[in-house]
Amino acid sequence: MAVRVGVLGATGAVGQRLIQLLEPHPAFEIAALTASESSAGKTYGQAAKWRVDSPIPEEIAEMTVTATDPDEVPDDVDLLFSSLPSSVGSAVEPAFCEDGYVVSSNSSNSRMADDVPLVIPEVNAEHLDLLEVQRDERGWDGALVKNPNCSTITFVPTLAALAEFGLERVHVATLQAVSGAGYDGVTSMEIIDNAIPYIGSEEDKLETESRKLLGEFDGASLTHDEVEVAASCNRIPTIDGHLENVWVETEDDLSVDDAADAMRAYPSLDLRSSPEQLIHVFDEPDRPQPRMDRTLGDGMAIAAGGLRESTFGLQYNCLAHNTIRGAAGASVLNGELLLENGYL
Ligand code: 11C
Repeated sequence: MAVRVGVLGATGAVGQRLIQLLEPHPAFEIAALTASESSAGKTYGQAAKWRVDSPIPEEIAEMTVTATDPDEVPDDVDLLFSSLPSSVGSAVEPAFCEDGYVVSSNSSNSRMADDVPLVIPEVNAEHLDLLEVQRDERGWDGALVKNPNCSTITFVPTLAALAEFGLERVHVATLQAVSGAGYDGVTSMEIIDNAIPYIGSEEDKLETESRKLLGEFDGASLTHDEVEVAASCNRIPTIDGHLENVWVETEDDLSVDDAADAMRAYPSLDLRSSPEQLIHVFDEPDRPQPRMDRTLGDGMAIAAGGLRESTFGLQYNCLAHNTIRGAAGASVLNGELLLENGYL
């Protein structure tokens, strides 16, 4: 029988992607949709300006949206996917966990909390065991699991693939699509014929989340990896797909061929939303590109290319679909991991 799930923040850009990915899904069935007070009581079709690239599912359009409040969500819903704004999520997600719901969240609050697993299943699935610590400390029947920021998800799997060479220092510069800023970002005219060399708190997220993801969990506590990461983040006029330029310095010698082999061989999982090949490595110097490569593996794969040896170690570019692999798909994958590990 399918697990009954809800989407918190269902009318936003990531909420809509969540619905697109979950309708249909073999293991999950959407049974609750929440949004802000102004949408509560409306049908989803009335409340949401549907903008994703497939028609709104009819049965979803007819569902009634409720306020984002544990009392409004049916008790037989087991798993909640959260795409709430961070300020709302920080207050509301713990209330749902206290009420017994398992929350797989894309919201940026609490990602760095010591007892909150921040997970990319292919990179650090074992960090999910941190939930035992979380339950002991917080006394929750529910659980809170986070996926990282979309730019972090784009480059960390490539670092994980190179970890065997001893990661020492990483520089990353991002070229981020406007959909990362939600629908206001997509419609904003200030990005046309422009590039904006600032995305609020994004650089800090790449630098800190990456070290937590690559860290070691010993069964009681998590030690963050010591790799030094410096990030520079930029908004460019692309709709979907974050492209990143990465320089990696390693302890051991790392040739272009070794790096390409390690990335290609880095395993995917057999969760339902896992791509067959996690990291695609292009030999062409002008790939990956957002429009050409963001839908690899149904938007769940990562593309890399432009590998070369530079003064600052190995240099390459990587790319992922920011609202699928980097957000909604990441939360769904974590939901599938929770199911696989008996948390639902
Ligand atoms: C952007 N990466 O492109 C941001 C959006 O931490 O989940 C996602 C923010 C986050 O603007």
